[in-house]
Amino acid sequence: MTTLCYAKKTCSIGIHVLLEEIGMPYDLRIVDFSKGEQKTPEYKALNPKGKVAALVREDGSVLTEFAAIAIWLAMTNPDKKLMPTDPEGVARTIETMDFIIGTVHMLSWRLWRRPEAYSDSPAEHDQLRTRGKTAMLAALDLVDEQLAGKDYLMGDFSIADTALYYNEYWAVDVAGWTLPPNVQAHFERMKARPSVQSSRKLEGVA
Ligand SMILES: N[C@@H](CCC(=O)N[C@@H](CS)C(=O)NCC(=O)O)C(=O)O
Repeated sequence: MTTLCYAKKTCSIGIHVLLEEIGMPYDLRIVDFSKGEQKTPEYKALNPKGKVAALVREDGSVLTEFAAIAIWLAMTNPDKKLMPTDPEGVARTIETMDFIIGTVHMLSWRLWRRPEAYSDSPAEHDQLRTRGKTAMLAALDLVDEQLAGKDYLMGDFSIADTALYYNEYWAVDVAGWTLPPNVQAHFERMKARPSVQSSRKLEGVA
């Protein structure tokens, strides 16, 4: 069966939401970061990057990187209409996800969440965290503009919304920040979806 290697409070929650949206049978393999399980030889044999999300598919092959997993799930479940299929729509979906994963998550959130990855000097960590927060909220302001007049990033619900959701979850439920208005409305819309409710139950948040 398809298995999602998952860790709490990580980007893998977005893939969990997608699997719930699809409604396909899947297993969850919890990778406990508090025990460093992502760096064990056993896990690295499965994903040498030592990261989640990783999707172990029916044939045993492993797919990593959020965007790749999301696009593969959307394309292999076309009836679920999880992304546009016209060239412009495909390109815009990838453009949006690349910005959310590359800039909102990797360049901004990670700086706030993991300042020790950028400086060995604890004295610098507060400044790095401040930079990360400022960068993330500035990036979300651009997402806010993209959401103006729309319920979802691509118009209809798509894989890009699940990428945005995990960042919203981090900003609000983990960090306690205030989102820009359209992003906040999107977050509320996401929380009304049964797939996100399953994810929030697993995360232990209301
Ligand atoms: N670019 C990767 C990012 C994956 C990533 O950074 N995952 C984090 C959790 S959000 C992780 O597994 N970190 C492992 C660690 O911090 O040791 C993707 O899109 O999937």
